[in-house]
Amino acid sequence: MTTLTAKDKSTVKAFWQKISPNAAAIGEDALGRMLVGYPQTKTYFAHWKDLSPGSAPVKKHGATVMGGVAEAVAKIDDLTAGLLSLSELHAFKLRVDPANFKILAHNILVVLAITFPDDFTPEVHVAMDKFLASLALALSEKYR
Ligand code: HNI
Repeated sequence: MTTLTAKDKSTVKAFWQKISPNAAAIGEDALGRMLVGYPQTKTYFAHWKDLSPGSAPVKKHGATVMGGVAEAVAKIDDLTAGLLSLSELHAFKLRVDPANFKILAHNILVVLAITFPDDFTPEVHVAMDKFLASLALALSEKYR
């Protein structure tokens, strides 16, 4: 299991501070990439008119998802409790297969790397990878 160290947490918070003004654009890009690169994820969004990158619903939901990530940064000391209601929503109402959380986390990481090449140091890379893995795990909490 991934454990975030105090250093990881401060690295995540500092990096988030830097990138959060761009959160909506990051979410849009990551979500668009997930839907193209992992087309099995499209089933959950079949009610949208247009699932292509840059479409209105992808843009809107990209921002929504990053709102969840912002909440996770704020609750980084106890992600399981902090994301409980979001986990319940995805498990019981949306019925999202938790394997997909890892896929979206991967796409967010890719977008962070290409959007902030100078800030995405190896140290930031590992801290953000661990954070997103912990977030995915916390979202999966209500499935078991
Ligand atoms: Ni997710 C709705 C956050 C991963 C499918 N999702 C939300 C909402 C937030 C959110 C916030 C809005 C909640 C509300 O209305 O109260 N989702 C997150 C976060 C992650 C994530 C932080 C992981 C980083 N969601 C995923 C994944 C899928 C997914 C991987 C499916 C592949 N989410 C959904 C769907 C909705 C949703 C579907 C409802 C959207 C809609 O428009 O109906």
